[in-house]
Amino acid sequence: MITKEARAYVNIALIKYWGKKDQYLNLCNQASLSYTSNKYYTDAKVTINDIDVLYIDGEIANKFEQNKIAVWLDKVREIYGFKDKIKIETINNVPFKAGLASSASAYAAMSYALAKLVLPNIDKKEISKIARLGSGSATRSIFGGFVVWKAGNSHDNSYAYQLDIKWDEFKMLIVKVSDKIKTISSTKAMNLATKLAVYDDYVLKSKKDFDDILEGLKNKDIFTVGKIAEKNSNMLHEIINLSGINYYNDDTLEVIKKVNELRELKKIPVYYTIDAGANVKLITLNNYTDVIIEYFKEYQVLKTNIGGDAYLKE
Ligand code: 2P0
Repeated sequence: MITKEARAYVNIALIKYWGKKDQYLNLCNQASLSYTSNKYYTDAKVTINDIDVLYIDGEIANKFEQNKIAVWLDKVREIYGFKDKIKIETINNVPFKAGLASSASAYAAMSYALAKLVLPNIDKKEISKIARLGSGSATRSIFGGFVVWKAGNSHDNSYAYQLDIKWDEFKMLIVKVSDKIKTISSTKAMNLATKLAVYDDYVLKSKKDFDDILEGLKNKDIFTVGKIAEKNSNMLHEIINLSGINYYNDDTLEVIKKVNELRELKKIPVYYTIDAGANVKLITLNNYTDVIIEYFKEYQVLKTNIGGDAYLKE
């Protein structure tokens, strides 16, 4: 039996991806930038099989998930020219689903294992494109550290790469406020946002945020990186709200309030970023994590470290 197994970590966007200019290829409208977190990952085992089939955490996946995988595999077969049907078994080490990017680690791990199985000569850049065909945010999970997903305008030139930035003091904490699965999918929410009159302006501002945060990262400047990430997240949720959707709950708002208190009253450099779910990710420096965790003691707070590239499990 020919099998390959790979692991990929989740990533959290500091500059968010929101909106597709091509649904089939999952091409985005603006570059996004993320931090790969080592704590949560997906292991994916792929095997050549007589039919396409998906198992998630030991159980056969539901029709919706099976269909998504079949569509993705068809795209990869069409673009890369192989014929095999594939059995995929994923195990997710992602503690809660609401906005924790489990589809990112899942499609990245599946893509990595699949590439090693049927397209052994392609590099990580090419694998990030295969991941993109499955889920936009997965493009970035092929790489560790700080990662850019370059927008591009075709399958050839929309891919991820790792930034040459080593910043050990940078830390991300995750404040758990919900483990509910998001009620409306990111894909659906994005498609509503792109129809809004303000969307083009959102994209322009996001591009500016991208340039500004890159400068902050190069200078290892937590004030700039935190401020821009928080602003970009707020901008994302404004446009989501304008689309008639809200991913926050009361605890999300309470956590935001406490972040502002920590920053303004206690002069702690801590900033928040929020994805398509109620949970809140905090950005800070290593020296401040203990005092922040203490301030949020009524919440479950997970401290994460930087994650590496996707890799083959031998
Ligand atoms: C991101 N998110 O950049 C943004 C920020 C959530 C908020 O990408 O339709 O699962 O599969 O490409 O990648 C979540 O959406 O969407 C996401 P699809 P995906 O991380």
